[in-house]
Amino acid sequence: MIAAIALGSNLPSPFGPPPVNLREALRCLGEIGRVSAVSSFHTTDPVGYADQPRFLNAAALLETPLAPVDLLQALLKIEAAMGRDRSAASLLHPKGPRVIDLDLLLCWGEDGRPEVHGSAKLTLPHPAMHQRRFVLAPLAEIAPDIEHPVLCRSIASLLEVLVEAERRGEALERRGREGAGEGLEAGEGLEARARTASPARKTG
Ligand code: PH2
Ligand code: MG
Ligand code: MG
Repeated sequence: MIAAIALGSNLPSPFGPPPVNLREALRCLGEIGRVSAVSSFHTTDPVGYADQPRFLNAAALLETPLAPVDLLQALLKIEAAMGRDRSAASLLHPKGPRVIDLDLLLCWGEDGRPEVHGSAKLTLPHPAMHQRRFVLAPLAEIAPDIEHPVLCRSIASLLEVLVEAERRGEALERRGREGAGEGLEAGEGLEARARTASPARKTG
C-alpha cells in the first residue's frame, strides 16, 4: 500500500526542536515501510487555536505492507514514543501544541486504487485535508497530480482553490474593516458604508 502522511510539530521533544522531530518521525516511518518522497519543511501559522507557537509542517509518501487501520496504529505509536501528550489536560485544546502529529491523508491499495473508508477509528481520505493549506502545500510539492478520490480534483488544484478562497476571504475582511471602522458590529458596518455611499450617488 502507498500512503500520504502529513507531519507537524510545534513543541520541542526529548529528541530536540521541531525540525529534529520531523526528521525523527521520518526515520521511524522508515522502520514500518519505505519513505519514497518527502516535502520540504514549511513554517506555518497555527490554525484552529492561535495561542501557540508556529508549526513546522511536511508531507511524505510511504510504501508499507500495513493496512490503513494498522498504519494508523503505527503512527499513533510513533507519536507516543516521541513524547506526544494525549492527557486530559492537553485535550483541553484539541488543536493545541504537540511535539509530533502524524496524520494519515490518503491510501492506495496494491491495485493502485484509492481507499475510501469511514469508521469511528479512521476516515479516508482525511476529512479536513482539502481545507488545510499546511497539509496541501507540502503534499503538492511531492504529489501535485494525485487525485482526491472523493472531491475528484488533483492536490495542486485543491491547493489553488484554497489559496483563492483565502485571498477572497482576506479581501472581504479588509473591505469589512474599512467600511465598518473600529468598534462597529458587522451589520452596522454595512449601514455606515451605505450612508457614506449615498451622497456620492446623489451628486454622481
Ligand atoms: N495542526 C493542528 C492544528 N493547527 N496549524 C498548523 N499550521 N499546522 C498544523 O499541523 C496544525 C495546526 C492540529 O493537528
Ligand atoms: Mg493534525
Ligand atoms: Mg493527528
